[in-house]
Amino acid sequence: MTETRTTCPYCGVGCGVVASVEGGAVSVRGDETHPANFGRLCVKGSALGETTGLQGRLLRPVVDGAEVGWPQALGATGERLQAIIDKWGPQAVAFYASGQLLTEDYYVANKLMKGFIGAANIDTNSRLCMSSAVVGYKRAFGEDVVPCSYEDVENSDLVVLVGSNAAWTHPVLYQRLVQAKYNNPQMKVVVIDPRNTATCDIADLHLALAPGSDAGLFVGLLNLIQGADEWPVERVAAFCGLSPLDIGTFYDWFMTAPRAITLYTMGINQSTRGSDKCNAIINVHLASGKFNRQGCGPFSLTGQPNAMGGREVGGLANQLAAHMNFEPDDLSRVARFWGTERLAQTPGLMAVELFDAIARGEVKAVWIMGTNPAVSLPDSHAVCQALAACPLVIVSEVMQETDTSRFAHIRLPAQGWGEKNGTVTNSERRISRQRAFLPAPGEAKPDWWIIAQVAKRLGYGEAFAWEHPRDIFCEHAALTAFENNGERALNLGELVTLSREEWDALEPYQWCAGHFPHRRIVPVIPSLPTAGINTLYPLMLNTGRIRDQWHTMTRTGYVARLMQHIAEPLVDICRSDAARYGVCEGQLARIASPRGVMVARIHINDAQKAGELFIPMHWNAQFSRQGKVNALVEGRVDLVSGQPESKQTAVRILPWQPGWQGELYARDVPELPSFVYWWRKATRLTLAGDKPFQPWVMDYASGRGWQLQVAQTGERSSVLAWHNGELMLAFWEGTARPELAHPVIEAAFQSPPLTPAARHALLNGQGVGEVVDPGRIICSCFSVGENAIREAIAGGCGSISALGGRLRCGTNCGSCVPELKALFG
Ligand SMILES: Nc1nc2c(c(=O)[nH]1)N[C@H]1C(S)=C(S)[C@@H](COP(=O)(O)OP(=O)(O)OC[C@H]3O[C@@H](n4cnc5c(=O)[nH]c(N)nc54)[C@H](O)[C@@H]3O)O[C@H]1N2
Ligand SMILES: Nc1nc2c(c(=O)[nH]1)N[C@H]1C(S)=C(S)[C@@H](COP(=O)(O)OP(=O)(O)OC[C@H]3O[C@@H](n4cnc5c(=O)[nH]c(N)nc54)[C@H](O)[C@@H]3O)O[C@H]1N2
Ligand code: SF4
Ligand SMILES: [Mo]
Repeated sequence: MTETRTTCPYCGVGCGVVASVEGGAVSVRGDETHPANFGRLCVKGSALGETTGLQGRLLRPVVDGAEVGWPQALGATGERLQAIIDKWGPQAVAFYASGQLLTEDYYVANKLMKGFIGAANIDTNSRLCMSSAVVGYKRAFGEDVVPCSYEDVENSDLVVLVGSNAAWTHPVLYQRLVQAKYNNPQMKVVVIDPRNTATCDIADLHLALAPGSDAGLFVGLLNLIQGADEWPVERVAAFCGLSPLDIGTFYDWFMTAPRAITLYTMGINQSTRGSDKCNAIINVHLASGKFNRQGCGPFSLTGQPNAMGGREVGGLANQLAAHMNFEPDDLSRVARFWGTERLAQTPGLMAVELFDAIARGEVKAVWIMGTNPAVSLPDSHAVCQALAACPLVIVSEVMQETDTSRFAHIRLPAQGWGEKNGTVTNSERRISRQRAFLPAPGEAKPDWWIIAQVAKRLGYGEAFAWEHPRDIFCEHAALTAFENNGERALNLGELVTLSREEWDALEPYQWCAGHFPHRRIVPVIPSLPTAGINTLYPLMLNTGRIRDQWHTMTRTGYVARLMQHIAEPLVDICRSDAARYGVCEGQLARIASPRGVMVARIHINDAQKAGELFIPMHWNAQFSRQGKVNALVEGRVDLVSGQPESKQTAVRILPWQPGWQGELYARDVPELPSFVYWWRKATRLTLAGDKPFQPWVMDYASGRGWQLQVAQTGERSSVLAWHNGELMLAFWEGTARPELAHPVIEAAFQSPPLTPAARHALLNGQGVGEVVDPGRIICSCFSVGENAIREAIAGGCGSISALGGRLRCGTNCGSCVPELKALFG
C-alpha cells in the first residue's frame, strides 16, 4: 500500500491529507506534518475516500449530445471559438472559472484569455466569494496581501469572527481556535452574526446584529479609537439593533486586548457594501496598531481550496496577472513576459455582468470550468435563460449532469481530486501540492491540458507548449518575480528553478506578506442592505452553508454519511415568526421573492431572530425540485467589487400542505414526472405533491415486468415492487409524511430473498429482524445518532468526553460538539 501526501479539495483551510489505496478502496487521514492541520481533518475531509467513486462521472468528451474522442472535441471547441472571435471579436468570448481549479489550470486559462484571445473576460466564482476582500486589501495596502497566519489566531488575546460560521465552514481552523482558547482561558472570542450559529459555542460574546449592519459596528469602533464622536455607541446600537452594553463590552475588549485578530468571511463579503465592510474592519486594525505583529490583523478567510491561488495568478476580470493590474507598466511587463501583442488592455466583465452580457447576446461563447453557475449565481432563472440562449456553452466538468452542464454544447471531462496534479494556496498564503494517487478514469484530462490544447487549436501553441504542470508552475513563479524589484509582495522567485522532482516533493510553502505598498485608512459611510423588506416581502432571507455539504453537492451529495446530518433544504425560522406565518415544524413551505420561488421544510430554530430566515445554498435540480435558493436571490452587487449580496433578500413565506407526502426507495432512481416535488437523499427520495402519484409508480413498476403488492390502510398506502426475489422499489404515502424505519428498509434492499412476511412488514413501514433506528445522525464521522446519544445521557454519561468515551461521537473532527452540548439541554 502506498501513501500519497496531498491536500484536501474543500475549504480554504487547506489541510494536508494522506491518501492510500488498497484493493480499489481509498482511505484518508490527516497529514500530521502539514502546518495547516497537523493531522486533523473535519468530517468532509474524513469522508474524501467515499467521494472518489465513478458514479455520475463525465468520462468522455461530448459534443452536441454525442460522445466523441478528444481530437474531435478539441477541434470543435477551437473552431467554434475561432468562428465567434472572427465574426464578433474577442470581447464576444468569456471564461468563467473557479477557485477550485489548481493554480496551474488557472494560470493557463488566464494566459489564454487575457494574453492571447485578447479580452479580459475571465472571471470566476471567487467573484461571489472573495472579491470584496480583495478590494478591501488592495485599497488598504495597495496589494492583495493577507497579513495573517493561522498561528496568529492561536496566539491572540481577542479573536473576533464576523460573518463566519467557521465551526462548520473552516472546521479545522476552528478546532485549532477551540484548543487555543482551552489552553489560554484568558483569550476572548466574539462572534458577530445575525444567527446564533455553532461557532457561537465558544463565544464569550455574540453580537446578533441586524443583517448587513456590520460597517456601523466597526466605524463606531474606529471613532472610539480615533477619539471622534460621529458614531457614538448609542448611534451604533440603533443602527445595528444591538444593546449599547454589548457594544461597549466589545469595544472595551478590543481597546484593551494587547493583541486582537478579526476573521471575516461571507457575512461581510457578500454584500452590496462588502468592500466598505472589509475596509471598516481593516481600519480598526490599522488605527489601533493591532496589525502586522503576532496575534493581530484583519484576516479574510478564503472559502475555496484555491481561491488564493486564483488571486495569485490574477484570474479575475479586473486583475491582470500575478498581482498586477491594468496599469501601463504592468501591461507592458506582462505582454513582454508572455511574448504577446494581443494582451487585453482593459478589465473584462465580472460574473454578474458577464451573465447579463450573455443574456443580451453580447457575449456569444462562454467556457465554464470547475463551477456550477446555474446554481451558485444569484437570480438563477435569469442565469439559466442566458445559458439557454448562448450560442456556444462549453463546460469542463468532472460530473456528467449538473444544472449548468444541461446547457452545454460541448462537455469536456476533467480529472478530479486524486487524479490531478498541481498546487493550491490556502487562506494563510501557503502553497501545497495536490498530488495524484488514482489513475485518470476514462478519457478525463487535467484542466490545464484541455485549455492548452484549445490554445493550440486557436494558433497559440508555442506559448502553451508545457508538458508537465511543474513547467506551468515555474512560469507562473517567474512572472511573479519578473521585474519585481521588491515592488510586489507576491514574489515566488525562490521556486522558479524547481526541478520536476523538487516540485513534486514541494513541502507546504508560505509566501511572505511583510511588504505593504501603503497602509491606508479608507473612509467608510455605513449603510444598510439594499434589499428592502416591505409588506409583500416582509422577511429577510439569509443564505449559507451547512456542515456536511460542499456547495452544489456534486461531490458530497452522493455520500450517505454526509447526507445524515441535514438531508433537505430546511428553512430556519424562529418560533414567533412560525406562529405569525402559520407554519409548523417539519411542514413544507413556499418561500418567494420577486425573482422566484422555492420549496423548503420548516425548521423552527430559536437561533434565528424574528423577521429573518436562513436557507442553505446547496440544493439544486440534481437533488430536489425547486430547492434552489438562488432562484430567490437578486443579482444586486457591490459596485466596486462586483460581489453579489447573497446574504440579504426580501422574501415571504407561505405554508404548503400538499395533497400527499411520500418516501420512495428505488434500486435505480427513475426520472420523476414534473408534478412531483422531490428531495434526493443518498439512498431514497422524499416526495410530495397534489396530483396522485401512486398510479404512476404502479405503471412504472409493471412496465418493467416487476411483481407488485399494494397495501391501503386509511389514508396511508404503500407499494412494493420486486423482481427475481429482489426488492426493486418501495413507495409509501399518506397525508402526513410516512414514518418509516429507514435502516430496516435499506437493509431489505441489500438482503434478498424477500419473504412474504418481510413484504408484509415493509408495506407497513416496518421491518423484520434487528435493525436499530439511530435517529437523526449528529456525529457524521462515526455515524452516531440522536437516539443512542440520548440513551447514553439518560444512562449516566454526564459530559461530552464521557459521551465520546462511550460512543466515540465528537472525538474526531469535533464539529458536532455544539450539537452534543445542546442534547444535554
Ligand atoms: N461545510 C462547508 N464548508 C465550506 C463550504 C461549503 O460549501 N460547505 N464552502 C467554502 C467556501 S467557498 C466559503 S466562501 C466559506 C464560507 O464560510 P462562511 O462565510 O463561514 O459561511 P456562510 O454560511 O456562507 O456564511 C457565514 C455566516 O454569515 C452570516 N451572515 C449573514 N449575513 C450577515 C451579516 O449581515 N453580518 C454578519 N456579521 N454575518 C452575516 C450567516 O448567518 C452565516 O452564519 O466556506 C467554505 N467552507
Ligand atoms: N445564495 C448563495 N449563493 C452562493 C453563496 C452563498 O453563500 N449564498 N456562496 C457563493 C460562494 S462563496 C461560492 S465559492 C460559490 C460556489 O459555487 P460553485 O463554484 O458553483 O459550486 P461547486 O459545487 O463547488 O462547483 C464546482 C463545480 O466544478 C466541478 N468540479 C470539481 N472538480 C473539478 C475539476 O477538477 N475540474 C473541473 N473542470 N470541474 C470540477 C464540480 O463537479 C462542480 O460542478 O457559490 C456562491 N453562491
Ligand atoms: S477543514 Fe475540512 S474541508 Fe477544510 S481543508 Fe480541512 S479537512 Fe478539508
Ligand atoms: Mo466561496
